[in-house]
Amino acid sequence: MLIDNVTLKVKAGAGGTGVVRWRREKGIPYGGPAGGDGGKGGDVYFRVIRDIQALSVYKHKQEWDAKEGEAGQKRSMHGGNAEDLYLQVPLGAVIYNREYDKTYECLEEGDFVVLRGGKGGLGNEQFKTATNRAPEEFTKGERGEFATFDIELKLIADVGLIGLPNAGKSSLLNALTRAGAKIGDYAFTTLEPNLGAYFSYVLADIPGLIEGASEGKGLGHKFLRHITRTRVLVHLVSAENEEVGKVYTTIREELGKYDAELLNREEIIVLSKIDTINEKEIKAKVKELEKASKNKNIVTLSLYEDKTVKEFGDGLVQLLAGSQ
Ligand SMILES: Nc1nc2c(ncn2[C@@H]2O[C@H](COP(=O)(O)OP(=O)(O)OP(=O)(O)O)[C@@H](O)[C@H]2O)c(=O)[nH]1
Ligand SMILES: [Mg+2]
Repeated sequence: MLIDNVTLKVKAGAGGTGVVRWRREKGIPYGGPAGGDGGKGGDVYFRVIRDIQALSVYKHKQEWDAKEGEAGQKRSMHGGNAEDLYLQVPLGAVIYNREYDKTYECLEEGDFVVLRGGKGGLGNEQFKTATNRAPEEFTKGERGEFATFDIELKLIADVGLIGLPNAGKSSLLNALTRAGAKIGDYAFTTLEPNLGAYFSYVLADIPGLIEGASEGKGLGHKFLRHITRTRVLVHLVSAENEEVGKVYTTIREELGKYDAELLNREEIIVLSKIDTINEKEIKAKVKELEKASKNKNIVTLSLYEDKTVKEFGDGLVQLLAGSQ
């Protein structure tokens, strides 16, 4: 199961406590204060990695604490600073810090700090004054910062494949890339997004959408957010549908209800599985799609006709290269 949504409660480390110690050396009967300061608590970083499964480590553990700094030591020695905590997140994650009402978009690999560990406390040596040569005072370490983070994955893909269940989305992804997505002659074969690389572009295949998807029907709505960042949408309509125009419009309506901006996204409309109908029917269905899409260009495709797959691929790359 792809984990694409988690809430974590996270604490940076507290500072180590300062201590009360006394100098004890041969020949010096009453040594002065020698309690060291505590070390700093661990900071918390997010580490952005290129792995869409990165959130799986949080499935069974949602509370994370960085370590405390070490307590101060005798002979005025400072306690050690604690190690920092690194929490991995996938490229494309959007992280919301509820405490600070702050959002981070993880658009490149690397680390960034989100919570600071507490400072170490002071040892009694720090309290020595001209009038108080034997201070018993010390301070505890500061608390580390803490926050609750809502983390959501939005895939960063160039192309999103959309359409009704069974339109042939995963099959097309497999024909173009080595994604090896599961294919089936039934609806909702795809249960979570598949990614594949086509030349230098990333294609995302999501579960099929149905009417009502934007309100939560079927599976697709949960994954609609993954296409919000794509540059191009490839909208597949299977030639097996009687009313292809209506199918096209239904999916467009769902997209619009989810996010109106998706309707302005660059789009390639594909009449898929054209091997299942004859030439005359193909022409009629292309016409119907042209009408429904207000005269957009319609690409026809069958996975059993290599030429059509190649033409589609070439057109896609051209569009992507041109829209950069
Ligand atoms: N005849 C024919 N069948 C195809 C073609 N492309 C895909 N199929 C078949 O259509 C069925 C559905 O294909 P999928 O790729 O799983 O469809 P999908 O759109 O990913 O479906 P969901 O994951 O359920 O949304 C499978 O049985 C495929 O073999 C095609 O060009 N021609
Ligand atoms: Mg599929």
